[in-house]
Amino acid sequence: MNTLKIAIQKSGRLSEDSLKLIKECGIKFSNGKGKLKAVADNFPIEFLFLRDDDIPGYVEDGVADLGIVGENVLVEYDNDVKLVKKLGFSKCRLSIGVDRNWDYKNIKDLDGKSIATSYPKILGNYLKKNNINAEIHEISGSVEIAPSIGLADAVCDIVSSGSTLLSNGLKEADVIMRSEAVLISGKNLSAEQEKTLNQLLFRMESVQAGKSNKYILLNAPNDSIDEIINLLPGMKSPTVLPLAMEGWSSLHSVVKEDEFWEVIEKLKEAGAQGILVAPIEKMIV
Ligand code: PRT
Ligand code: ZN
Repeated sequence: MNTLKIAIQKSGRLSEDSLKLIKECGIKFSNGKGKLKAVADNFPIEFLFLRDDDIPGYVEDGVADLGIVGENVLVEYDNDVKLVKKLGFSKCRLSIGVDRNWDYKNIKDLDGKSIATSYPKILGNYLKKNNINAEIHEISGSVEIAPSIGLADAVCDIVSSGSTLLSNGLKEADVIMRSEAVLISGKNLSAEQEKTLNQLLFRMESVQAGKSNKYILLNAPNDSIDEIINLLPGMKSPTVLPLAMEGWSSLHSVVKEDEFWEVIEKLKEAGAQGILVAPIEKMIV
């Protein structure tokens, strides 16, 4: 059997982007609302829709072969699974939050204090590593209200924009870990399942490469072409086509999203004109 079962969060912050990634990989399935399972029409994969906290355990037990979870959940539950790939979405931090008037200097300030969290393991390890003796209050939700109701001196919670801390009179004082969605797998996939996984990874990598690059077209006088080729090495080398106007060419290449603005400046200085930039849907590297 080459079919893989992948566990995806049923509803929550990971769900939408996980399904978007699957769709961008060209995998089609009908996801009826409230369904717990679905089967893809055009790829050997089945979906299980679960709570995120249960996903690493199900993958370890082999109920699912793959899963998409936040790295924070993966590290906290510490199941015997493999981290296959970081997926680049649902980025957040697990941070210490304290009263905004607290003149907090560093983690040593937490010695002898109490901290409310849903991540007792990650926090415990962090405190131990820093030789801090603090009391951990494990609570499962609404961690951020703990200081104001006198339950704890500080919190250790997931932070994204920081507005939840802010609206509870807290500030982000220390970052304990950075997290993003990750693809995990069990350790006992069959050779055929490994093959399916590699096909899936190939597709995910093509989608990610497409997102981190842009397609660029420009016109340039022929005597600038060498300089422009140095700025835009492309996947192998740029395409250069003659324009109808004598002495000019059109150049097509790709540019990395995060180098984009810097490169554009240099291209203009080198004499490029009529620069067009377009998104890339998939890029096979
Ligand atoms: O029901 P289920 O158990 O499946 O879901 P859940 O409620 O446990 O998880 P969910 O959907 O809230 O989050 C799933 C994953 O998304 C987390 O494990 C993180 O990896 C990731 N993620 C990214 C976040 C956030 N951003 C986030 N902002 N998880 C939670 N938050 C919460 C945080 O707990 C706090 O209450 O949002 C608040 C802080 O956000 P800001 O923007 O105000 O700082
Ligand atoms: Zn959860």
